[in-house]
Amino acid sequence: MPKIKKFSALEILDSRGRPTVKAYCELENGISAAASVPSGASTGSAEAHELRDEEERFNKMGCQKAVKHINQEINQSLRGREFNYQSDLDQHLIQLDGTHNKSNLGANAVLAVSMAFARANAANNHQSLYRYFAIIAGSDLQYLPRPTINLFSGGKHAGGQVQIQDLLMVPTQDSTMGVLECAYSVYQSAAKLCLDRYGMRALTADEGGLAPPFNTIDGMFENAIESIESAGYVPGKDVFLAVDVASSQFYKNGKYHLNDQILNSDEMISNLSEWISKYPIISLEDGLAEEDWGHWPMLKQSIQEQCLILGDDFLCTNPERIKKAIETDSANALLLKVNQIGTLTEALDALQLAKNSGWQVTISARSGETEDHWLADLAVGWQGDQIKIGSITQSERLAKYNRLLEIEQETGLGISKLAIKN
Ligand code: 2PG
Ligand code: MG
Repeated sequence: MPKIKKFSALEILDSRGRPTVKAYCELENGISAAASVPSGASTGSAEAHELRDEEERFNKMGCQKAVKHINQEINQSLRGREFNYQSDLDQHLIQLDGTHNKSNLGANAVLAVSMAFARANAANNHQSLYRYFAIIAGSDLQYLPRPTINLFSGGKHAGGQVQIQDLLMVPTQDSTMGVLECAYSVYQSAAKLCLDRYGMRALTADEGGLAPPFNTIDGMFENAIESIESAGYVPGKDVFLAVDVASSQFYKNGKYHLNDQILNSDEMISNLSEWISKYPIISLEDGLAEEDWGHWPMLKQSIQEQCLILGDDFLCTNPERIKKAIETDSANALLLKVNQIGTLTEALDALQLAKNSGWQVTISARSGETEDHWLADLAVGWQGDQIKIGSITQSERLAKYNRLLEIEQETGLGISKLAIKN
């Protein structure tokens, strides 16, 4: 691997119009590459620290400090050095930052550099990015991840009309284009249904999901089922559902404030089990709150035969939290978001812990995204079982779906088998 010539950065805007970081990596042999990083809205409290400027511009969301850290400290420390392995570069960044959560340099600065280096390294080896990711993970490319696609949104990604954050469709077709064609039809019939039923063009949320003012959570599920049927598909056969409850966002003083109900953890678990028996749900994300550790094993016991118990805010792509969840038998699937931990190497530790325990992995975008599409390469290279990108209506999401289509054509691979539903 040639020496690093320079790292630099630029403040750009994400899909919410907020600043984020794009990093550039130049090698001494003239190869250069860039990568930009996403940002969450419903964040877990154990996530690595995203550095924001805390100044008036952009509502205190500016990223000029993170950009400066790349242009100055990171560049000074890395230029002229040679890193043969991704893990060497990432370890160097972790040490340079020196905190447990990247609060010094900012996880947004650190991840942008980690990812730009990955691209430069892949280019230097004349490799596709997904092959580079497969090599660092030691994975065989056997399948493409199955897309889980936002249909309806609520919670922090919409106006909070319903507390449930994401209701996603999981089409069962075995090609990416087949899945997208199905998702398009269901989305169109849902949009029409929302127009007829709510007398308005339904509002869309951060990830492009439809967000009409459903009266109840069951109403949200029933509208999804109707939309699938009116698009000519059979729910529970052609299309399943996945749900991100994002319940940490409405957990206060040990209780779940779920729309007009206030539930304790046992009641919340009964509610979740009821949805799973009534609707064709194959993946349940953050059904309980991130600090409700005592009840996650009970949730798993009650629904694991039918559905994935997926931890997002609960696990924060954090190897320590994943280890604890494995020991306490609290989940069977990991939602992996690289920016929750800040480097590719640490995210890879999280992936391998989960996979070695027989868990499934969903590789996920954030609600604030850029048009960069490394997520698609990552989900293929790391052999994610599912990929969660958002809806099929916004270009920051389409960039990733379209990249999956390119990879599909290049590799000729089919999509992973569907997760469980007995
Ligand atoms: C999630 C993600 C994506 P955010 O909770 O799974 O839907 O949202 O990026 O806001 O954390
Ligand atoms: Mg989530």
